[in-house]
Amino acid sequence: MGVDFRSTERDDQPVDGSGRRLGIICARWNDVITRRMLTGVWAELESAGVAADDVDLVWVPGAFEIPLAAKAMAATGRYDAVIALGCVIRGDTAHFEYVAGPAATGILQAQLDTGVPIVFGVLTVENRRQALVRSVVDGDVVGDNKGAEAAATALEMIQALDAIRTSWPGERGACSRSGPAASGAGERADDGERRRHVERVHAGSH
Ligand code: INI
Repeated sequence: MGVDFRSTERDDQPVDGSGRRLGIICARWNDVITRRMLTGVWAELESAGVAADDVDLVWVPGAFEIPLAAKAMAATGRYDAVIALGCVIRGDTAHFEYVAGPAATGILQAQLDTGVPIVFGVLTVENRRQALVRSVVDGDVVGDNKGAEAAATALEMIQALDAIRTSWPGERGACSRSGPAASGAGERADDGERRRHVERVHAGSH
């Protein structure tokens, strides 16, 4: 077996976010909900040790506008990850399909294009009640806060990508299938040391 990047024993341990820079895109549409998700993001980032000065926030009109803004933010090279927050409520209009799908596809495309994790923190729900129970603040309703979850996902992705990229520097962005993994070059002599290094990075101690 090659390197085991994922260690289930460490799933409960918080990721150290100190020194990390994050961008947030937040949609104003349904901002009663997106502001609640934003509260969850700040709480999660703060508890992970991310400095407030290392987080920038950009507002956009609606979820449809998120992918372009997220891509622009990611492309600056300033951020370790970008968190996209929005709330699309189905309501009575077919607009839902035209907004929710493209927002998801666009965010996916933006992160693949830039190589920067962009977390899909966009609620796609049937009604306002569902949105409320997914954006809990101070336990005001029973549920959870998908903004906080998005922030945790961003920090985990930063750490996972660090582990991959510091283990195989020089193979960054190599999708040409010409690298050792593609050519079947097999185990290398330094695999043991590489595995230990990956585990240190994954544990948050660089
Ligand atoms: N934008 C949202 O973020 N949520 C919605 O529920 C929504 N609905 O239902 O229409 C919505 N529409 C606006 C859209 O995101 C764009 O801002 C608009 O179409 C202009 O491009």
